[in-house]
Amino acid sequence: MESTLSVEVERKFVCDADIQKQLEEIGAVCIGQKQFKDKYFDTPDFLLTLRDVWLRCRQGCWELKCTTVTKAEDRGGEPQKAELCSRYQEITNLSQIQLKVREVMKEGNGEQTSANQMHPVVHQDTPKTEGAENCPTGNESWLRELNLVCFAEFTTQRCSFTFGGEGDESGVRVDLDQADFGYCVGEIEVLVPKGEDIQSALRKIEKTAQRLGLSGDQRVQGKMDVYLQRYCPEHYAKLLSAHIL
Ligand code: V4E
Repeated sequence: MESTLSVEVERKFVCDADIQKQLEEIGAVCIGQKQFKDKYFDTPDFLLTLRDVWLRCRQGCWELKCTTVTKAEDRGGEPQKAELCSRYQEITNLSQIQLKVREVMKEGNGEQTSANQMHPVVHQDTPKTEGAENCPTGNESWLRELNLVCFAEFTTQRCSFTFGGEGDESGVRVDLDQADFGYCVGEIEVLVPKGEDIQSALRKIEKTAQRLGLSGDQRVQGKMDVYLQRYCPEHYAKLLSAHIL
């Protein structure tokens, strides 16, 4: 994450056993491996995530991902393929994050009805993660003030690849992620400074996907989809009903 305001355009894919070899064959270079722990926060009635707003602390750094313009606006000429890609604005400055969270909550509280008020959060046997102890415990004052609690916590081992030169894949990054609850997923992503051209990012992602022989047109589940499905089924069901996941 390089700037406080940028749009991350990405396509997830299912990794098969020889993905690393395939990446090397198309000129990708491994730029390193790392491990990080994510803690995601929301109100007990899911005010943020039901608006597709994702607040997390990764290794002690706060990040907020939220939807950008409607997908139709930046879809370009290839509607079906572009739908495989998601785009989220990323905010990494804590004051901007707090401002945005308050804004979303204000809108959400205006809409709230008795039907979606305060349900106990049921977590089913969530996995234990090791290390990364610099993540917050959830009792920071702004979290308490906004009634934000941790709803998901997991550790990822990530291997990242980029492409050298000025070719079709410049600026494209491929991450291979393995979450500690036993789920692996790949992501082809381009970070676009806010206001710049999303379509070029979509084309680059499509080109990389083609070169990797990714033919499927099904949406691939992210780590969060699988985590919530397994450990927080009530939250998962609400996000599915709201067409967020
Ligand atoms: C936006 C979002 C979530 C936040 C985490 O997003 P994701 O990119 O899956 O995680 P990760 O660890 O790869 O983050 P990175 O290191 O790339 O910043 S959790 C759920 N969503 C919503 C969502 C969606 N609706 N559709 C898709 C394809 N992905 C995520």
